[in-house]
Amino acid sequence: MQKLLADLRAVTGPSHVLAEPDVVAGYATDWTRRYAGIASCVVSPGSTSEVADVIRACAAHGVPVIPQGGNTGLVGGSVPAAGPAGTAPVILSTRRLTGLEPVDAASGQVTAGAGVTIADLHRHAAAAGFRYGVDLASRDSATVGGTIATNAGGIHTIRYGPTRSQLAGITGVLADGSVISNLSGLTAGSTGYDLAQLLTGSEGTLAVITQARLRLRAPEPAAAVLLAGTAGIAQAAELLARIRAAVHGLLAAEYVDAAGLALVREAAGLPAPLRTAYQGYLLAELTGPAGDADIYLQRLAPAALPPDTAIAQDAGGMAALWAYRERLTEAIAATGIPHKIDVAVPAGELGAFCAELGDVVREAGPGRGGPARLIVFGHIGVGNLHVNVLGPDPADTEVDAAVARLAAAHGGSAAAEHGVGRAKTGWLGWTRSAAEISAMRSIKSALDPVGLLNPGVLLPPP
Ligand code: FAD
Ligand code: 2HG
Ligand code: ZN
Repeated sequence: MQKLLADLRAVTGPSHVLAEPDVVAGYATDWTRRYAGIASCVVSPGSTSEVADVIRACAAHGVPVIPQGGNTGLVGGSVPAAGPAGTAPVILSTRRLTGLEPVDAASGQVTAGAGVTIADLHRHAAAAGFRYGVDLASRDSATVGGTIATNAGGIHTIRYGPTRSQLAGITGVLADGSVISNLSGLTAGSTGYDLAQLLTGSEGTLAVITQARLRLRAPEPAAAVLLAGTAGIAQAAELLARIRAAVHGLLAAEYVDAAGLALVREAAGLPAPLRTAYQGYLLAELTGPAGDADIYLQRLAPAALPPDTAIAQDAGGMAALWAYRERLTEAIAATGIPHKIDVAVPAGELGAFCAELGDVVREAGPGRGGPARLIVFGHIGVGNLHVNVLGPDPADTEVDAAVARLAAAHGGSAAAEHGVGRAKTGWLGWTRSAAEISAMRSIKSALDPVGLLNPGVLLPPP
C-alpha cells in the first residue's frame, strides 16, 4: 500500500493523492448514502498522460481503479463495493481535468475536460451564443465525463436526446494505459467502430474518459412553463400528447405525482401550485415567442388545458414552477435513504404500470422497515420514471427488484438514464438478451482482460 501511494504521488505530486481515511470515506460514499465501500486512496491526475500513468501504476500493483466525476451517480457505480474484496481500489477523481477550449463557432462544437461540470459547460456555451443540450438538477457537480459514462438524460432529452446525441469525439485511457483519442468532431468521418459511442454508457468499465468533443445547439430560451393538474399519469400522458400536437418547441415534459408534490412542498416550504389538489402534475417547458402570453394561449387552445393550469412566462415564475420538480430529489434525500428505481416504460403502458405499482411496493415492502412511502416522478416525455420508495431498509433490494421487474413486464427497461452501476447488474438480463450480454462481456475482456476498471459495475458476475 505504501509503495502504491508513493508511485501515485510520483505521478501527480503528493498533494493530489488523498489517503486520510475520513477524507477517502467521503469519496467512497455515494450521493444517496446507500452505497459505500473502502478505497485505498483518491488520486486526481491533472492530464491525460497522468491518467495513463496512474492506470499503469494501479495495474502494476493489481489494484482496481474506480473512475469518479462529481459522484452524483445514483446506482453505486462511482464508489467501491462494500466489504473486503482483495486490495481496496483506488478512486481516480477527474476533478482536475477542467480544461475548456474556446467554442468552435464554425462547427458548433467545443472540447471539454472530463471534470468540467455541466453548469460550467452551460455558462461557457452561453457566453459564445450556444447551448449544451443536456441539463439536469445535479448540474453544479455532475461532470462531462460522468454524464458520458452514464449516458445521462435529464430534462431536455425530449428535445435534444441524451448525452449520446451530443457526442462528437472522445479521449479515453484504456486499462493498459493506452490513449484513444479522436477530437476532430468530423461528422462525415466514417472510419470503423465508433469508440466514442462505445464508451458512452460504459460506466467506467472500459476506459477513463479525459476529454470530449461535444455538439452545441442554438440557444432556445424557455418562453413559458406550465403546470397542469391531472387525474394521474395516464391523463398526464394524454394531455402531453395534445400539447405536443398543438405547439412546436417542447423543451421539457415532466411528471410529479401527488406524493412527490406533497413531499417537495413539505421539505422546501413551497405553497400549493394550483387551487385544487390532483393525483398527478404535468410540467411542460416551451420555447417560442418570448413574453407573448396571448400567442401561447392561442396555440395551446387545442390542447384543452385544465382551467386552473399555472402558466409562467417570466424567469421568476418559471423557476417557481420548476422548483416542484427540480427540488424533489433533494427533498427525498432529506427525508431518508431512498430506494431509487429509474425505469423506462413505453408511453402507452405508463398508466397500467403505475396502477400496479402500489400493490407491488406493498407486497415487496412489508416487515422491511415500516410502511413504504412511494413517490413517482420523472421525464414523462421520454417514458422515464423515477420510482422512489422510502421506508424499507436501505440494504434490502426486494422492492427495487420488484419495481424493475414490473417495468420489464410492461415492455420497459429495468434501468434507464442513471445506468446499471452496482445496483442493477443482476437485472441486466431482463432487458438485454443473453447474446447481447455475451457480446458486452467480450468487449470488456478484450479491452480490460484483468478487470482493472470498475469491477462489479454494469456486467453481472459470469
Ligand atoms: P459519477 O457519479 O462520479 O460517476 C457515475 C459513473 O460514471 C460511475 O460509474 C463512474 O465510474 C463513471 N465515470 C465518472 N467519470 C468518468 C470518467 N471520466 N471516465 C469514465 N467513467 C467515469 N441523471 C440523469 O441522467 N438525469 C437527471 O435528470 C439526473 N438528475 C439528477 C439530480 C440529482 C439531484 C442527482 C443527485 C443526480 C441526478 N442524476 C441524473 C444522476 C447523475 O447526476 C448522473 O448520473 C451523472 O451523469 C453523473 O455524473 P458524475 O460526474 O457525478 O459521475
Ligand atoms: C431527476 O430527474 C434525477 O431528478 C433524479 O434523475 C431522480 O431522484 C431521482 O430518483
Ligand atoms: Zn431524471
